[in-house]
Order: sequence, then structure tokens, then C-alpha cells
Amino acid sequence: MATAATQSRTALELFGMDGLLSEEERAIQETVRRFCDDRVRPHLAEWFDKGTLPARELARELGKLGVLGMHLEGYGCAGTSATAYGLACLELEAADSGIRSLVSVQGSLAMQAIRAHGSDEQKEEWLPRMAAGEAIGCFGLTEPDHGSNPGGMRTTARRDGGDWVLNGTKMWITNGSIADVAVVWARTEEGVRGFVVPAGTPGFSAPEIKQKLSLRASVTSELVLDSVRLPSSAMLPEGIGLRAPLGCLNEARFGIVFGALGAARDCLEAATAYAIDREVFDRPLAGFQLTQQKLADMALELGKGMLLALHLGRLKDSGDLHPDQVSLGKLNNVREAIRIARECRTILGANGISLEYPVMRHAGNLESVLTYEGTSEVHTLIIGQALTGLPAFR
Ligand code: TGC
Ligand code: FAD
Repeated sequence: MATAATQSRTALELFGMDGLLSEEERAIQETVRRFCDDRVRPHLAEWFDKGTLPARELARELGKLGVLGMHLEGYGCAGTSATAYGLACLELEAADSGIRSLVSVQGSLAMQAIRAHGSDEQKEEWLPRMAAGEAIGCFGLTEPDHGSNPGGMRTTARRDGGDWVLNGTKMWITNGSIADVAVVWARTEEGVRGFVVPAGTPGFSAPEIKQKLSLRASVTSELVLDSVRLPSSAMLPEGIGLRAPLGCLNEARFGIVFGALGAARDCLEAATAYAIDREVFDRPLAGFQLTQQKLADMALELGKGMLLALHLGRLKDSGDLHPDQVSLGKLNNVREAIRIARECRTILGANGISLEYPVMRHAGNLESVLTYEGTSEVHTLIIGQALTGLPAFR
């Protein structure tokens, strides 16, 4: 007779999710999952505990794997579908949000900004090396006093002869202190513009932000621009106004729509296995109705989130995805992922707070994911504006 464990199916199996993916998408997902299992997962507890990440080494391996800028065309990028990129993000975040962040910021923010708004020379100089993971990029939009409202930014770029001179401070910048190149957004006389700032430029520094209780396996930094002088060729010529950086955010937010579900899936799998194994009051915790209700509710939210992610992926692949729709996915899937992580934590009891299990690490990471790339309040307001036509940000 089969045991309870051999009869059980995962939430996504129950939804028949694999049947919605192409063979190529399944192959890409499986490759990234295997990479994470072999190369990342065994070290995560230690990296998280110590608050470190061997980012440079990992970036090269991720480059070889082909996930850096994988959905972009040309310049050494694989040009996969958006859905395949989403599935890769899901597997990376099932390992840790910090690993997905490394990939998101590199591919969807820094490379995307150069790909969409850069000159041919900027693309040739940076994109092939960034796709290979030989150069790391960061994306500096947020400032200490302007996060949700980047339109209020104080960083300036002023013309001085043929040069640009940048002054200001960016805050909470992923990959900042390990980056070879920073894409920095600054106010100019003609509106917001992006600049390609090579690390090592005099006046540029990127002190790391320490004592984080979330995204500990990820490098987060301040960017200080103290009269940084750049040639005129450093400006991204094709992007003007706030819509240029906000357009890049759509790409990274799309990855998070899938990614957050990876963290949720990992929590649910860990909690289910734990509940089947753990005996309370002389029988398996998984056999109690209260536990099954928790598992069933979480499976439903995970599956519904996945259907939403795939729907948005298909819309993006057909060129029909609107930024408002990305907000639907980011708001729902991160909110549900964090609920799932917290509920799974209860199933693990005291073990739930230990790094021996991935659940609390994911729950802690998801606090950042809830805030970055547009807070849940910002995405709520974007959806509110789409529904009513009335902006309520100010
Ligand atoms: P608003 O007047 O609405 O817009 C200014 C211009 O931008 C256009 N636009 C967009 N374009 C493309 N995609 C979008 N999502 C866009 N949203 C707006 C808009 O059409 C307009 O264009 P134009 O031509 O008319 O000038 O701007 P607002 O100042 O009222 O702000 C709106 C708001 C609040 C939604 C926006 O500022 C916002 O999204 N704030 C959140 C900021 C944010 O998400 N920051 C993330 C920083 S990067 C990060 O967190 C990386 S985390 C690491 C990781 O990803 O792993
Ligand atoms: P605030 O904007 O000060 O918001 C504080 C609170 O006020 C939030 O709850 C918010 O939702 C709420 N609020 C704001 N406006 C409104 C409103 N109109 N109505 C109602 N409530 C409102 N940024 C980058 O540019 N690049 C990066 O690589 C990057 N990486 C990050 C990595 C990590 C680990 C973290 C934590 C952040 C990162 N960020 C990055 C910054 C991130 O994008 C911002 O933290 C985020 O946009 C929110 O800005 P804030 O922290 O200044 O919060």
C-alpha cells in the first residue's frame, strides 16, 4: 500500500501547471533549478548567516548558465521568451530572493537600461561582458529621501563644457559596491537622464549597507556621487524623462511576479514535508485538519498566483502587456508569497525560526521584495488609478 508521502502531490502538480509550459520552457526551468540545487542551495544558510555573497564568482556562473539578460536580443544575450525568463526567476528565488535580485538588477535593470536607451558604443562596451557575468551592473534610482517618488530626486547632472558633472546620493542599491558599472539617474535641465558611470571614476564611491535583516545574501549599497565628471558619451542618449527608468522597472517587476512564487513554493514544500514527518500528539502533523486547511489554502494561492504569472507572461510574449497589469501581478504574488511564508513558519513551530530550514529566510527576504520595485501601496495606487482614472499618489 502506498504511504501518505508517496500519494501526495505538490501544489503546482495538483494544478497541472507543467502542461501549460512548452518543452523549451520546462527545459530552461529545469536547468536553472538544477544549477540552484547544486551550486547555490547548499551554501545559502551560511551566506545568509554571514551576510555575504560570492557575487563575482556567481555572476560568471550565472553568465555561463545564460540567465543574465536572457530575454534581451543580441550582444551575447539568449533572446528567450519573457515567460522563460519568469520561470528562471522563479527557480532562482526558490533558492533565495538575493540570487534572483542579482540576476534581476543585472539583466532587467542595468542591461535593460543600456539596451533600451544606450548608444551603439555603450551597448558594445557593456552588454556582452554583462551577459557573460564578467562585468556587474547596478541601477541607481532610489535616493535617501525619494524612494516611492523618484520624480523628486535631487541628484543632478550639469553640463560643464563637453562633460557632465554628477552630484548626489543614491540609496539601497543592489550590487552597488561590487558593480563595474552603475546606471545612475539624475536631474538635468532637460529632465531626468540616465548615465553610465564606470566604478573607479573619481568622486564615485559605493559604501555597502550593513546590518540588514532581509536579503542578507545580497549586496546592497549607497552610491555617492561627489562631482563625478563624465564625458558627454556617458549619457544614455535614447531615454529622457522619468518614463525611461520606470520603463526598466516594468521588466524587473515582471521577473518578481514569478520570482516571489518561487520563494512561496519552496516554503510550502518545506512545510509540507515537515508536517508529514513531524508527529504531534502521537500522529503526523499533516494529518490534522487545521494543518490541511493551511496547506490547502496556501496551495490555492500559489496555484492562482502561478496562473496569473503565466497569463502575464503570455501577454508579454505577445507584446500586449501593460505596466498596470505588471502591478496586478507584483502586488498579488508578493503579498500572497509573504502570507504563505509566514503561515509555513507556523507549521514548523520553533524549527521555523531556524536557518536550518529555508522558511524564515524567505519570509525575511520577502519583506524587501514587498518594498522594492514599487511598494504594495504604490502598486495598489497604480491599480486604483487604472480602475478610476484618478491618480491618488499626491
Ligand atoms: P507619472 O507622472 O505617473 O509618470 C512619469 C512618466 O513615466 C511614465 N510611466 C511609465 N512608463 C513606463 N512604465 C511605467 N511603469 C511607467 N509609469 C509611469 C508616465 O507615462 C510618464 O510619462 P510622460 O511621457 O508622460 O512623462 O509619475 P509619478 O511621478 O506620478 O510617479 C508614479 C509612480 C509613483 C507610479 C512611480 O514613481 C513609481 O513607480 N514609483 C515606485 C518607484 C520604484 O518602484 N522604485 C524601484 C527602484 S529599483 C528597485 O527597487 C530594484 S530592487 C532590486 C530587484 O529588483 O531585485
Ligand atoms: P518610502 O517611499 O519612504 O515609503 C515608506 C512607506 O510609505 C511605504 O509603506 C510606502 O508604500 C508608503 N507610501 C509612499 N508613498 C505613498 C503614497 N503616495 N500613498 C500611500 N503610501 C505611500 N532602489 C534602486 O533604485 N535600485 C536598487 O537596486 C534597489 N535595490 C533595493 C534592495 C533592497 C534590499 C531594498 C530594501 C530596496 C532597494 N531599492 C533599490 C529601493 C526600493 O526601490 C525602495 O526602498 C522603494 O521604492 C521604497 O522607497 P522607500 O524605501 O524610500 O520608502
